[in-house]
Amino acid sequence: MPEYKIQYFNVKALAEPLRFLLSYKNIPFDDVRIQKEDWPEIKKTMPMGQMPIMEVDGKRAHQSLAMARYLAKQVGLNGANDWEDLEIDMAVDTINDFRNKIGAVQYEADEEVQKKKRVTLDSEIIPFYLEKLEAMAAANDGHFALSKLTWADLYFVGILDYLNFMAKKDLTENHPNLTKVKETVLALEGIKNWVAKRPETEL
Ligand SMILES: N[C@@H](CCC(=O)N[C@@H](CS)C(=O)NCC(=O)O)C(=O)O
Repeated sequence: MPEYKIQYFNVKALAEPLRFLLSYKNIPFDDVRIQKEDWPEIKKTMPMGQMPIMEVDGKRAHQSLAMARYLAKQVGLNGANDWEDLEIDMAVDTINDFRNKIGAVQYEADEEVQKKKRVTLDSEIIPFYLEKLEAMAAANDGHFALSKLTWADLYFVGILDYLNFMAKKDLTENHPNLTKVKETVLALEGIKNWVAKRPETEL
């Protein structure tokens, strides 16, 4: 089995789907967490000056979605053909669009502007995405694609705490099919083990 290393800050956020995918098959990995004060020096050594970074037998990769897609293939949570992969990717990209829209508000530096943007986020953007995502999960029997467990489900649940933190609310509340996705993923043996032993972090 290859040796895996995941390098990120001491948060779940963009690295957690990668940690979930490896944990799903109980694949051991070196879980490296960079302290904020060490980051400026380490940043200079990163391919794009950012994390997460994954190493597979010493080979370095970056870009969280590309890495998650790779790991999905290693653990059998990808599609059986190109069309199935497309369906999974559509769900993942939609979840990622949602993340970017929430992030654009959370990381708005001007407090007054952030307040205004948050009103639109709460009244329009979040309801729009939650309705669409809930409908997708309803149409796929509590999954995001193919009516079965795929890496789209692990991706969503992996970044959910981060989304909730940025949105300042529990996004799955009152959304029974999104709740089902969450419960299904968190009930997987490998994920349960990982969640029980991972460092406690807010996001
Ligand atoms: N598209 C990249 C984005 C990575 C990214 O935004 N990383 C942030 C943390 S979430 C980062 O490294 N920030 C520190 C910096 O830019 O100095 C991915 O998905 O991996």
